[in-house]
Amino acid sequence: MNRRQVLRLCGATLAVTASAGCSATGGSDGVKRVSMNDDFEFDPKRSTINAGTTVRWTNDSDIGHTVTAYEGRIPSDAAYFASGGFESERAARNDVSGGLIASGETYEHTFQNAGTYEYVCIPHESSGMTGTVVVK
Ligand SMILES: [Cu+2]
Repeated sequence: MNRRQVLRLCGATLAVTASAGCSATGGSDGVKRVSMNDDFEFDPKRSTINAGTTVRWTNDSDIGHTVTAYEGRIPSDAAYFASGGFESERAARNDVSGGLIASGETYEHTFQNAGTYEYVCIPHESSGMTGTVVVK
């Protein structure tokens, strides 16, 4: 991890002391971390957060993954989200490679509306690579 990444992860107040106080599991900075791993899993598979929290998915595996919301399984008043910036599930499925998060890269989405959000990694959907975010 370079200095810039440390700054992004920990915030400016911790910049001088670099890793001091920077928890790998996080939470206190308003960011919920979810890992994508080599076992075709989102870890944790289910996350419960408060409205306004950002979820940051990190690809900790050697292969590409997507984070693609199931359009019919998010609150009706919520904004659609998908890695690659697609505005619909159909668009995301029509351009899978455009939504891939490469090894070591991240995708973030901030959840404003309460409810349950289900999402999938399109290339590994058949392996059961799905996740849920519950916003309180
Ligand atoms: Cu995947």
